[in-house]
Amino acid sequence: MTAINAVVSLDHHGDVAVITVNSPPVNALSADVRDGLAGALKAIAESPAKAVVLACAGRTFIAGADISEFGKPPRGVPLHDVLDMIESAPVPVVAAIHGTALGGGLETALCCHYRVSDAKAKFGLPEVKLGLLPGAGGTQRLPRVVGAEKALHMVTTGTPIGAKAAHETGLVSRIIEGDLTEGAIAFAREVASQPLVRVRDDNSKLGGTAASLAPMFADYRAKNAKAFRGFEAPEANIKCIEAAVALPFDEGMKVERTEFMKLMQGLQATAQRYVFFAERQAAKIDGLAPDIKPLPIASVGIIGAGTMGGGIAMNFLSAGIPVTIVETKQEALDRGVAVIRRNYENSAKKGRFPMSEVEARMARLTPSLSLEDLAHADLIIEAVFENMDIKKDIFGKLDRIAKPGAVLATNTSYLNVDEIAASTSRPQAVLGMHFFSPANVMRLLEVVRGAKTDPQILATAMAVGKAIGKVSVVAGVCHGFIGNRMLAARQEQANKLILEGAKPSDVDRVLTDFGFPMGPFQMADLAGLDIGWSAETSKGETVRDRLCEAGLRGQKNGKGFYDYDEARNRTPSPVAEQIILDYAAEKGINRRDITDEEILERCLYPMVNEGAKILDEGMAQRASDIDIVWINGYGWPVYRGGPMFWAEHDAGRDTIAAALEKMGHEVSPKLKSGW
Ligand code: 3H9
Repeated sequence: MTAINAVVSLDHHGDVAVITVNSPPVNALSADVRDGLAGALKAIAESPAKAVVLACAGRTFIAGADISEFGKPPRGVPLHDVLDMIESAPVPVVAAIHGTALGGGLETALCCHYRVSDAKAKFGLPEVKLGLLPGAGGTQRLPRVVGAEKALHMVTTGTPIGAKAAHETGLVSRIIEGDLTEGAIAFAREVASQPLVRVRDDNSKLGGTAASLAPMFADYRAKNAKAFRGFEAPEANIKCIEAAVALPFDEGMKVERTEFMKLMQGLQATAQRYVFFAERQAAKIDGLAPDIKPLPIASVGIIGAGTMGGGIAMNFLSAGIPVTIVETKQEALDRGVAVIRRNYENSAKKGRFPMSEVEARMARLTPSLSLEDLAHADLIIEAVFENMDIKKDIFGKLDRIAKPGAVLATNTSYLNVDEIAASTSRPQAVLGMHFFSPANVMRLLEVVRGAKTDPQILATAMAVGKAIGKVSVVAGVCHGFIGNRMLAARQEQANKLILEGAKPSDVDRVLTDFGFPMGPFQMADLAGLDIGWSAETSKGETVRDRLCEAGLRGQKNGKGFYDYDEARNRTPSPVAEQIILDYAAEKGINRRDITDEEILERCLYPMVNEGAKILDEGMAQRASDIDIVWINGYGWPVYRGGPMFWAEHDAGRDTIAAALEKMGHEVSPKLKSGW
């Protein structure tokens, strides 16, 4: 075996040359990998090899361009040159694919003359998730293999396909049983004397002409308008697939290049790339000693089978981890279990998994009426009503019941985790695991580190989050932790704005135009206006109190800030509007015209300020963690990178600080100095 450089080697198996890329963790196409590939291909051109296999060591085939090189000065052999060398090789090149052939990785494979894979391999062009499009010929070659329609779906969603589907579409010529490289070498020998086929030369599988496919493109745009709203990359991807159909290959490549460069230089791609790394960074605990390893979690106990408890349980059942779920009354327990079953059955009906999987998941669930049944659980998550006395009582009991070494977590949204921990004799074992509703769907998990939480317990909760597919962020103990604390700052302003002259629908519109899926008043209606409200104790002190007193409960009874029809279409509620006007008059507030600009600034700037204060107080490890919370828990548009990224790169920290001062806010020093 010859080492071409530190990450690429060349090997000859008789008349078949094997190039192996070995660049952990994911064999990304870094300058070293590109240089190595170019070196290997040059060496092969001077050898008597009759065919070439391109394979990768480690956990995956090439998973894409090296994203960390984007935005930096170019180094090494350009990717396009390497791909030209592969495509114009005088002998067939066979890509041997395992793991994930993604982005530039799949584009490399598409320049090979054949692709073979193992049965578990996945194939995708996920660039759209980075605010980009496949810029190494992927938009022109993929449709020539799988057809324009399928390629359109793959590039605009970024969702990969499996080996079976890849084989059916012709993307993969053979699925290899047994050793992949051996199989690929045998395959290469079989095709060594066949005439060379290059994807770029074959238009037969595109599936139609520009004219015949025009309705398909129009339909696709219309169907996905909502999902693509605000994003620049999906439309650019669509244009490139249209070009693949309408233009000769080289012309199509020019369109791809132009569209790629436009996206690459834009703020959305910068933001989405930042989010990619921020998400991975969030999983890391600063200052954690390297010898601290997470505890194994093989069984989970959940206290409370309501909406939250049930949703939390589903995460574990779906991930193959048995759950004991405890309620105080049989009826509540039965109801909770029935909801879990119904949710799974609905997913199965939609074809997400077979019905047998519903039973497999339900079989992992043990319903119980006794906390004593949690004695053997490795992790116990309390998910009862937000009431400090009840939570303290439960943790006092858990302290006696739970086995030594068990992780004790509370799913509180606001309450003081240290106070809850103090009701046990083992505060080091206690932390917060704040799930977001619906807990089986929402990706965010705030892991709340108490003053006495043991680092190993914290590391365990973070590892558990990963195991159940969450994006976990470490937060400190403060009111509302990261997300809800910042949300409160926004809500306070939204509430003031509607008294000062803006309509709830104006505030909602400005925020949805910014990219949020819904505004604060739509959100309030959805959650229910009567959360935490009761007729007996209502003093009519807030607009919300008065709405509830007038029988407005939000979406649940079709009346809230908006009126809702049967299909949940909304129109601003005249009743709510009158209540707001009366309230403002009573409080002597002079109403005035409020611009959209003021609405946006007053809602978002205080949030950023609160984020900066969270950093001042050390309640978040880093600014990017705050962004991850807002993107995954509150619908901040990913193409705007999160509130802290937006402040830094778009709105401007100084502008925000000056505006906040004018509004009379106490400005965080970090907002001025940077984070
Ligand atoms: C592209 O290809 C553009 C082209 O069209 C060419 C245009 C000219 N680069 O996710 P993990 C790091 S765009 C650099 O935890 P997993 C990652 O940061 C690219 N680094 O592992 C992490 O580092 P750390 C298109 C990368 O097993 C470590 O690898 N391709 C890259 O859960 C492990 O990552 C993509 O978008 C990269 N491309 O998942 C694929 N990828 O340990 C992006 C990963 O220091 N990657 N890293 O935190 C993925 O989707 C997942 O990483 C993968 C593995 C599924 C491959």
